[in-house]
Amino acid sequence: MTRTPLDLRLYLVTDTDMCGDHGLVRTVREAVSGGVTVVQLRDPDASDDELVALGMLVRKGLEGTGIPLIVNDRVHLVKQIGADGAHIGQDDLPVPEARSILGSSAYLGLSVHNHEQLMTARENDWDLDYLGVGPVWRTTSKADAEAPIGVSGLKAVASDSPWPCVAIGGVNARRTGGLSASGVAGVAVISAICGQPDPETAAFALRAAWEESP
Ligand code: 3NM
Repeated sequence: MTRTPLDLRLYLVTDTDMCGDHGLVRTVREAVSGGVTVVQLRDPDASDDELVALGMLVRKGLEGTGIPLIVNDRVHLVKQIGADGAHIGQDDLPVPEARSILGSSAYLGLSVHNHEQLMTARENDWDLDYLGVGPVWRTTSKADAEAPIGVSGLKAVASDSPWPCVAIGGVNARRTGGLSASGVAGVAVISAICGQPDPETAAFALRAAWEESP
């Protein structure tokens, strides 16, 4: 089964705590109004039950928008949430196992932190839809983030990747301008949207910076 390619231009990864009083669902809805093209539900501290409850609310909030919902790590909850796919890291389930749980119609993304990990994915010809590549810059949004790979590291991965790549880690509107020249299909952010006083304006600024980038 062929999956419709994702529009990866502005990929929101959620952080429930960072959304604070603004609220997760409200943040997601406003961010989508501002131009977010994909939403990933990420909450490593939530139990499965909590994540399902949150996921259902977010999915409901996205109804009618056509924006896909991707679940971080918890591949086994994708169907229960009614999400469109999963995103896994290097230490999560092996890609073939994740793919066999998801079936062929759901999206699957993989985090890649260096060229060697890209080569492993390539050599295995994994059935993936995209790669998240980073952290490009230092980030405080992920407790166990790797060392930043910089724009040169991003370029090295993106230029050899058969899958579309999304830049992640320390991305903001000022830094987005140069990134399309690195060969990526879009940018992924947490803190540049979650916890911002006005998520819609924040998303709009990121999207505009992406569209205007050379
Ligand atoms: N994954 P912010 S960096 C969730 O390198 C995540 O794979 C990363 O948050 C990776 O936009 C990261 O606030 C955090 O820097 C991104």
